[in-house]
Amino acid sequence: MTQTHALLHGLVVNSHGRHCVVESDDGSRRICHPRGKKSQAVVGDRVQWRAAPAGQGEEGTIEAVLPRDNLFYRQDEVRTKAFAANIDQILVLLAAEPVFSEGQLARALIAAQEQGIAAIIGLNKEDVPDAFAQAWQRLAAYRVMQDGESQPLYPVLRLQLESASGGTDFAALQARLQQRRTLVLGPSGVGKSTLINRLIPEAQAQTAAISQALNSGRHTTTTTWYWLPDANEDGVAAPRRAAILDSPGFQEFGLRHIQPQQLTRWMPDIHAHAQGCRFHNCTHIHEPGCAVQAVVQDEATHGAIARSRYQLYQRFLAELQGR
Ligand SMILES: Nc1nc2c(ncn2[C@@H]2O[C@H](COP(=O)(O)OP(=O)(O)OP(=O)(O)O)[C@@H](O)[C@H]2O)c(=O)[nH]1
Ligand SMILES: [Mg+2]
Ligand SMILES: [Zn+2]
Repeated sequence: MTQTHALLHGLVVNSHGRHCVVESDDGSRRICHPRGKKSQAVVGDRVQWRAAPAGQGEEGTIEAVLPRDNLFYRQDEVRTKAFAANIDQILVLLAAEPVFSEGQLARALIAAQEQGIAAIIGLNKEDVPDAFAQAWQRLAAYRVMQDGESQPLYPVLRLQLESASGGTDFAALQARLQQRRTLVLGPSGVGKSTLINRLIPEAQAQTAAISQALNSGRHTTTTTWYWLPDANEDGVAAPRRAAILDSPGFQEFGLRHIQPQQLTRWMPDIHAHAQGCRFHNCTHIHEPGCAVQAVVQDEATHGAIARSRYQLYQRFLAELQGR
C-alpha cells in the first residue's frame, strides 16, 4: 500500500511545458506535475501540492491552484499566453536604443490596466543622449497620464543600468521594487538582464539551478522568478517578499481578451474625455458630438490626447472588432 502525503502549500516559481517548480514556505523547491486541467498553474500561482509516494522520486503533483488576484496575459486569435499570476506591478523596460514600439508599450499597459495591475515605465541608456531625448519625448503622453483621481498613473524613470549610479531615477526604481512582486517586460536589448544581474548578484546561479532542475537548457521560454534582497521598514532583512519576474519576449502582444466597447476604459487618457460624447456607446471614430474626436482635432487642446495615442486606439479597436 502506498502512503499518501499531506497537502502542502507552495508557490510556482517556474514552469516549463506542463511541469512546474513549486517552492515551499521553507524555500525548498521541487518539480510538480499538474493533476489535471484544473491544476494547470502559471508562475506566481499559489498551489496545493502533494509529494509523490515514497519510491517515486522527489517530485510531486499540483492538486489545486488557489484563486488568483490577477493574471497578466496576452491573447491572440488562438492562444492565451500567461506571463504570471498574483503580481503587484509590471515594469516595462525600454531604452534609448533600440527604438521602441509605442504600440507594444500601449498593449502591455492595457493588459495590466484591465487586470488592475500597476505599471512602471523605465527608460534605459541615458548615456546615449540624442536617442534618449527622442525616446523621452515619445513617452510624454505616458508621463502626464492620470488615473481616475487625477493622480499621475505611470512613473517614467530615467535609467543608466550600466553605470555606477544606475541612472537619475535608479534609487526611485529600487524603492518601488521593495516588498512587491514585479514582472519585467521589454523588447530585446533594452537591458533586462543587466537590471536583473545588478539587483540580484546571484541571478545567474538561480537561473542555472532552475534550468538544471527542469533540464530545460539555458533559454527558458517562460517567466523566471528571482527573490530580491529586501528589507522591511526597520531595515531588517525580509526574505521572500519582493521578487522580480523576468519574462520572455514582448512580441505579438495580443489583446483579444479585451471587449471593443471596453477598450477606452483601459486607455485612461482617452477615457477621460469619453464621458462628454453625445452617444453613450460612441466608438470615437465617426460619431457626431464625439468629445474624444473634438479634443484630438482641436488645436487649442493639442496634446490632451496625443495623436499617437488616438491612432493606437483606432488600430486596436479595428483589431478587436475583427477588421
Ligand atoms: N549604453 C548603454 N548600454 C547599456 C546600458 N545598460 C545595458 N546596456 C547594453 O545593452 C545591451 C543589452 O543589454 P541586456 O541586459 O542583455 O538586454 P536584455 O533586455 O536582457 O536583452 P534580451 O536578453 O535580448 O531580451 C548590452 O550590450 C548591454 O551592455 C546602459 O545603461 N547604457
Ligand atoms: Mg536578457
Ligand atoms: Zn466619442
